[in-house]
Formats: sequence, structure tokens, C-alpha cells
Amino acid sequence: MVVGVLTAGVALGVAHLVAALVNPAADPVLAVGSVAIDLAPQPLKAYAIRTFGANDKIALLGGVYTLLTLAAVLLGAGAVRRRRYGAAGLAAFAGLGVVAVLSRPITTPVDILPVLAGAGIGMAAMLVLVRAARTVTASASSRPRLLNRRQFLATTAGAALTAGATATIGQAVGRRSAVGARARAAVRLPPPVRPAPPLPAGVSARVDGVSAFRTPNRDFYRVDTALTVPQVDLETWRLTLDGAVDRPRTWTFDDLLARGLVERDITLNCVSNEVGGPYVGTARWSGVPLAPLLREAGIHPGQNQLVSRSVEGMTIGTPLEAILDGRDALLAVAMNGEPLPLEHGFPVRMLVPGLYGYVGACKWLTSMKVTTFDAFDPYWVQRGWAADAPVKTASRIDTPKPFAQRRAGPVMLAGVAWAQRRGITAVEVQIDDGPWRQARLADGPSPDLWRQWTYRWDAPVGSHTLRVRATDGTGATQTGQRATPFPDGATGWHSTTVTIT
Ligand SMILES: Nc1nc2c(c(=O)[nH]1)N[C@H]1C(S)=C(S)[C@@H](COP(=O)(O)O)O[C@H]1N2
Ligand SMILES: [Mo]
Repeated sequence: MVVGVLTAGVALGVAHLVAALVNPAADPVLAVGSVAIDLAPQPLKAYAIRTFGANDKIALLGGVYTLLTLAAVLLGAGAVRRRRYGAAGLAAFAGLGVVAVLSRPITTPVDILPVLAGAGIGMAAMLVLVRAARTVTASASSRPRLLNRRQFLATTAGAALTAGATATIGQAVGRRSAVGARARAAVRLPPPVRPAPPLPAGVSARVDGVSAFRTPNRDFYRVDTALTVPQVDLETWRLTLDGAVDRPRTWTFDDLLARGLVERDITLNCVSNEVGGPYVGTARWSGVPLAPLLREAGIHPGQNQLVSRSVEGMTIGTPLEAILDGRDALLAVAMNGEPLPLEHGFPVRMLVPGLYGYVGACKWLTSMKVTTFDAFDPYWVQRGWAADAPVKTASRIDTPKPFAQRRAGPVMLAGVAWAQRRGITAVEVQIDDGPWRQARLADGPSPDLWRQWTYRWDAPVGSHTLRVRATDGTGATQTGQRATPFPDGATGWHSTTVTIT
């Protein structure tokens, strides 16, 4: 066990350190984790998002490390018996690492260096450890056992130290070389040429426990497949537009800024959000209007899909019609007054009001291609999600929280409702099996923004179930029929149970 785990520790520590110097995405553990994300069947992905939420990546890496540890134990046991077995096991792992690294869209052949270095030094560590282990376990030892044991302890301590030191230094080097953070810190954004219309004070319900109307960046949900946050260097970053257009184009970051920024408050949400879930937020975005860029390029007739590609290889397909119909489709460069946070897509992300993020909000954007839905299935569509995914009307009870206890008497219920593009025109609340009652709506200055609601409830003693439903600008009321997020967004009424004493 000790031989196996320490061999793996040294190999992965060295690989991590070399990857920090070469390309963070070339770390074999991260690469294998990323392959697992891409290969995971849909139900497993849905389970992971549902169970671990924003910690899904930590859970995934925990799983990878658990499997690695088991495999390392077997490798160690084999190696102590016959070095050959250990060597073969290590080689098999290196092979897996090489394949995983090369399968990533942002790696090049030199990126197998970390795996090779890890495997080579891991092999040396394994041979030293096996020799030391054999002197302890050999029954016919010529030396006193105590001495052998000391030597074994010294060897294992050395290996553990090597593993720990390389991993720690790798971590530190990785942080220092974060080009994205440096690039972002140097960005100076011009003020918007068209600022967002001021928000009326009445958009906020002013009830304790309701979501902030504008979500601070640090609280904004994050959903993506990137195990390491992509680091973009603005010196080399370019955005291209090509495909079925008369005039393909390439822009630098400064070219985009020079077009002038518009500023808009827009609510963004994720198709994976369960009824009542947290993957929705509102921010003040600034960016370059997308429709004029496409029109200037001259779209060929018969095209209906814009495929965005991000620096780490995500593909997102957006209906051209949604971008060109007059809504505020943006290439966003700022979020709540600062350059996009790295996690939210620095330097540029797309934003199309009314569409779930996976069809309209590509982060770390680097290219756009005009094409058709017939010609290309983007990442999530390949995995069975709907190609056309307008946001479904939804509402959520923010307060009281599930299983809250309150005193009998007036209790304020409050929450948010959203139906981007259509807007929210009514929210109703139901207590137990009573009649649906109108909630009070806060101001709703734009259909692309969520809307807060409140309801003053005269709460009697007992255990009660609270339900909420919304009606959108077309007059359609949310269906009570429960549907899972897959394949085009959850439906059903959010409910919560509280105890009144
Ligand atoms: N490059 C890239 N862009 C992406 C994704 C991704 O995995 N990779 N996820 C999409 C999804 S599913 C959503 S809901 C939004 C989430 O944006 P946020 O993390 O800034 O909230 O980003 C979208 N853009
Ligand atoms: Mo999403």
C-alpha cells in the first residue's frame, strides 16, 4: 500500500509541477477529470449537478483521487512482488494520462511532458521504494530488522516529501503564472456609450431573506465544464467571425471596446436549475451589441445557427433569429461594473436574453461561426439537450426557508419570478390546499429581468406547505406538472414547508 500510494504521489506531484510550468490543463489528473466530464452519460451529469451543485468539480476530483488511490494500492502490491508488474501498471497509467491530455482542445503535443516526467520520476521512486520494502518484508534478512525498518521509513519519508513538495510548488507556480488574472487587472474599460436605464427603487421588495435584485459577482452562480478556469492572455486572444458570411472578421479586445459599450441589466439562468434552485442571477452587463456585427459580416441566406466556441473547446449554438430579433444580445466584457470575472468568462462572453446559458451565453469566447442547425450539433445538443431552449417561466420562494420555524401571526413570504423576453405579470401563492392568492409584485422595468414578489401571510399554528406560481406576459400561468431539467428546462411549482408555533 505504502509503495503504491507514494509512487503515485511522486508521479502526480512531479506531473503537477511540470504542468504548472507548461500548461495547467496538461495536469494528468485534471485532464482525466475533464475527459470524465465529457464522457459522463447524461443521467450521471444530472445527478452530479443536482447532488453536488457548484461543488460538482470538487466531487469529481474526489472521485478521481479515490479511484487513483485504489489503483495505486494494487500497483504497489504488484510492484513489491515483481517490479515488472509495477512498471507495467505505471506505464498503463502514463498511457491513460497521455491520451487524456491530448484529447483536450487546448493542449498541444508538448503537453505530454508533465505525464512523461511524472511517470519517469515515479518509476525511479517505485524502484527505490520496492527495494526498501523488500528489506523489511524479507524473512531471511541478513541485517537486523530494526535497521531495515529505519531505512524503509527514511525512504518513504523522502518519497512523501518529494510528492508533497512538488505538488505544493506546482500549486504556487500555477497561481503566480495566472496570465488571465494579470490581463484582467490591466483592463481599463471605457464608460458605456449607452448606459443602462436607472433601476426604479421599487424593484426591490425590501424583505429580509429575498435575493438581492442585482446579484453580486461573488454570489453569481457558476455552471461550466471547465475544471481549471481558462486563463486568457489579451496579447494573443482574438475573436473571429466566419462560416456562411460574406466578410469574415477578426477582432482584438481593443477593437471590440472601440465599437462602444452598451450597458444592460439582464437575468441569466441555467437549464439545469431544479424548481426552486439557485442557478439564476441578475447582473449589469456591458458589452458590444452582437446583431450589428453579424449584419455587417453579411449572413448568407438559409443560415439559422451561430456556433460559439470558447478557448477551452466548449461549443454553444444559438438561433440566429434570437440574436437578430431586436433583443439585447451582447458580447459582454463587464459584469456589475468590472471586467468579467475569470470564472464568468474573461475576457468576453455572449449573453442572449431569454435563452438558457447553454444555448446563449458562451464564456471565454474566441470564435463564432454562422451555420445551420442541420450542419452542426454543439456540445450539449450532442448529449441530448434541446437545440432550441427559450427560458421557461419560473418562480421561487426565497423566504421563509424550507423547514423554517416562525411565530404565529404575520409572516412575510417573498421571492423572485422570471420569464425573460415575456416578463412576469402576476405571482400567486397557495397555503396548504387553500385558494391561490395574488402576491404583490415589485417593479418590473424590463421583461428580461426577474421580478420580486411578496405576500403577507397571517400564519396559524401548525405545519404548512407554501406554493408559488407565476404568470408571464403572454398570460400563460406556470404549469404544476413536474418536469426534470433534461432536456429543455424544469417545470413545476416551487413549494416549501414551514412550522408555525
Ligand atoms: N465556455 C463555456 N461557456 C459556458 C458554459 C461552459 O461550460 N463553458 N456553460 C454555460 C452554461 S450551462 C451556463 S448556465 C452559463 C453560466 O454562466 P455563469 O457561470 O457565468 O453563471 O454559462 C454558459 N457558458
Ligand atoms: Mo446552464
